[in-house]
Formats: sequence, structure tokens, C-alpha cells
Amino acid sequence: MTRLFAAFCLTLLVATSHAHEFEAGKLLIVHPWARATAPGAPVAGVFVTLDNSAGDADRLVGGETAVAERLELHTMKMDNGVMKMRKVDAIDVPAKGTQKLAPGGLHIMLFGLKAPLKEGEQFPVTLQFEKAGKVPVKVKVEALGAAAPAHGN
Ligand SMILES: [Cu+2]
Repeated sequence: MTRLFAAFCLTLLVATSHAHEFEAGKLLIVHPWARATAPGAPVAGVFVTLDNSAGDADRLVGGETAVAERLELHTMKMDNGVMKMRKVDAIDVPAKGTQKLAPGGLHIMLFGLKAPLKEGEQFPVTLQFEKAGKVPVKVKVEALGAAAPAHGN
């Protein structure tokens, strides 16, 4: 009983420390963020953690945003010792599980940026899930890190 209560408190703590999250039924979209982009940069990556407490798996199948012309889902793969990005049709979110989109792995890619992404700003993206449907979120722009790897296309 005590243990259960402790677990509950811990859950609350974790929840409050992640103020930047969005809920769609049993799907939690935690801290969507992007790196700031240099002036004139045509692309940007968006990263997010997808937490699914439902008993059924879901899939991220796409999305759209006013700040770019096109949004694609990407994965990264080693190809002859070179990291390359490749478009995927969907990103699986396992039942009662978590899918993490992070630099160096799965990510959302924006093409045709209409303006540079500036640190500290937020921009709206509508994510499209197979089951949860359309979910509007706000993406936080964080500091410009190391240069993003070149695209393999
Ligand atoms: Cu990419």
C-alpha cells in the first residue's frame, strides 16, 4: 500500500516537472522541441517523446505546420559508415510503451522553413496519429546545437 502511494507521488512529481506536454486520450506527447536554425537553413528536426498508456498501439503517420512547407517522418541509419536519414511512412508507438524521437534517431523533419527557428520561441505543429487523430502541439525552440547531419537524398 505504502509502495503504491509512493509510486503515485513519484508519478505526480514527474508529471509536474514536464509542464510542456500535450494529451490526446491515453497518448501523452511530452516536450516537443526543435533546434534553433541558422538564417536561411531550409530544414529543421523536431523531437518528442510519445507516451502511450493505452492497451493498443498507435502510430504517428504525419502532420503539418504553418512554419514549413512540408513535414516528414524520418529515421537515421548507418550506410557504409555514414549516418543517413530516410523517410518512413509511420512511427510506431507501442501499447503501454514509449517511443522517443531524438537527435541521431527517429525524428520529424520540416522542409521549406519559412523563417528561422529562434531559441526561446514556440511554434504550432499538428501531429497526425492513426488512432489518436490530429493533435495540435507547441514545439519549443532550443539552442542551436551541433550542425545537423546532412540529408542522404
Ligand atoms: Cu531528417
